[in-house]
Amino acid sequence: MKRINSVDMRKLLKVYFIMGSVNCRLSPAETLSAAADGGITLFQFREKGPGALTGAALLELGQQLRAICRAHRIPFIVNDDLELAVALDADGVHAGQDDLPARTIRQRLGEHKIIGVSAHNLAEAQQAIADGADYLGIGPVYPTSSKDDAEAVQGTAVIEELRRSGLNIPLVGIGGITLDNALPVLRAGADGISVISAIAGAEDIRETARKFGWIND
Ligand code: TZP
Ligand code: MG
Repeated sequence: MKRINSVDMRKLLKVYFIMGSVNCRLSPAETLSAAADGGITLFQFREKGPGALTGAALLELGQQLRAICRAHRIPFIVNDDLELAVALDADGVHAGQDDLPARTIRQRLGEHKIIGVSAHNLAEAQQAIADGADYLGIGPVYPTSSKDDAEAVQGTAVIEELRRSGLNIPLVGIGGITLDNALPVLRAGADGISVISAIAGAEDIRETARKFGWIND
């Protein structure tokens, strides 16, 4: 099978929901099901932070969330953990700067899987593209309380810089994005937005996911 093309990738990035059990107010399965009903376009399983599951419980939750994504035809991406991604037959992996390079992940997973990389500046973005990333995550755009070791808040400056430099790789903004501040991220040149708390912590998860879709239609 072939590598995903950038037109399809951009569509998947429109409403990219990320979460793990520690981010959820309801159960992870209820949270993801509601978000899927609301029309999220891509999901990343990111089981991180204090109280994160490990071992058999991690695998079990991954299998449960993977099944929900399959039922809704939403691609299922695993954060960082290449072997977990293989065990779950995930559709792809998202790697940070401290994780394996995209090239190594590609060698293990094959051409047809989606590989995303977090980048914080032009040099990291160029390297990720050279390594064969399918998309980039750029942030934190706004202050976030969902990532303890987040880099400095950058606003939309890095997204604008990457686009000004002529990079046309599919990319999402991440970090503190809500329904009220998503539009500048898209206007800066992002193809979509990725969020944890704005959806996982929403009063009405389905409606909130749906509204993110409207913003990016
Ligand atoms: N990477 C940069 S910011 C962030 C990650 C994983 C957390 C985003 O979470 P939230 O709740 O949408 O700010
Ligand atoms: Mg990482």
